[in-house]
Amino acid sequence: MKPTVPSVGAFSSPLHHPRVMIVLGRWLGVAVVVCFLTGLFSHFQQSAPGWVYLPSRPASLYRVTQGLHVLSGIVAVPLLLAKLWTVYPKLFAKPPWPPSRQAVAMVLERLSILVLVSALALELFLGFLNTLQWYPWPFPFRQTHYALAWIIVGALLVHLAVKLPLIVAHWRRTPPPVPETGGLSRRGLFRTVAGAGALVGIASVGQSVPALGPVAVLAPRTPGIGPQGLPVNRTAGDAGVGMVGADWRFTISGPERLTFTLDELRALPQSRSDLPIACVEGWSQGARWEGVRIRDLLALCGAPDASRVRVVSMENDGFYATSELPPQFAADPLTLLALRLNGTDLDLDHGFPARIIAPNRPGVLQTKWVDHLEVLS
Ligand SMILES: Nc1nc2c(c(=O)[nH]1)N[C@H]1C(S)=C(S)[C@@H](COP(=O)(O)O)O[C@H]1N2
Ligand SMILES: [Mo]
Repeated sequence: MKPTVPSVGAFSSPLHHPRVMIVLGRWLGVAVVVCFLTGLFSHFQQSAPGWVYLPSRPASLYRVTQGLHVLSGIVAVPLLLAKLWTVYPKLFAKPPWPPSRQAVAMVLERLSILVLVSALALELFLGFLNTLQWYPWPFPFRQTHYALAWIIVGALLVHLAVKLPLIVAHWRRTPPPVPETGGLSRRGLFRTVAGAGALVGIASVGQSVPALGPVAVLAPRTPGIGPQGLPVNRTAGDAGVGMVGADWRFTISGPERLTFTLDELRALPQSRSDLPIACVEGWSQGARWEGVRIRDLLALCGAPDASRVRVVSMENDGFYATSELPPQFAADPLTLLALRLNGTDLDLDHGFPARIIAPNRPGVLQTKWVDHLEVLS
């Protein structure tokens, strides 16, 4: 028997009705917008254009935004799959023949959907693999992730514009034109999809919400597990950093150039900050840090407390071997050159002998194994 291609009319289930597409589209839209805005914030944290001012408070803002970023991305996966399932019969609609303006419009519309769906699927896939710290591709993650985000936004705007009449027509609930004939009802489908979204969300949000840690089976990092009760993203071994001896020196170069031994740093006034590590990969955990305020070090070397500061690690290379503290972060009294974590000296994997900890800042910028600071302005 010759296989036959179904026509779009052959899919009579009320679950392929535009109203269902629009309800699922709204849910997916919310997830995508949350994911996009929080992602933009994270991107700016790591490479801010000059016109972007990042406040150092609220101290836990980045923890919340990046937690939401990874959460909304994970929840978007079942929403996207459900939405694709409701709309797939449209693939069997044949463009009118011979070619007319209508047919051209239809082809263009399908191309924009192809771009939207493939970019979104790829974005979610790459993002999820990144949270697992599995990154086998030859291209840089952050730049690719960022570029795809703008492609998605562009294709989404085209999609919404094209579908506007349909969206308006079915925005509010209308009685189903086809009587629901047994099988899964619309409400049943919505419940199933919402349940799937909630399930993957609950299975991952524990990486930043400690109370849900025990059920976080999708989360690669669980709060509380690691040296000093805090997870480690990159160990000293991975970074090629070894234990230092008594000959270790810390330097800050500003108007004056000052050098300290570890004991001299310990003898300076110590401050305490309760601040989270909030990794870009979505896990986060609060901790108690003790050490010397950056603004105090700036004052000692004769620099204004609102100075831009470059942080250089003992790590030789690697993406996170250096970072910059914008002036408002260097001036913040919570920002420390931390020497202690949760009541004891830093573990080597947490950056012994000294690391940066600052409020409202991605984990990647909380530089470990600090070698020296340079006052830039
Ligand atoms: N020098 C250096 N600092 C670093 C890193 C690194 O690879 N090298 N990793 C960063 C990342 S990605 C995170 S999330 C935090 C994790 O800190 P923790 O290992 O103390 O939990 O350290 C940051 N500081
Ligand atoms: Mo991180």
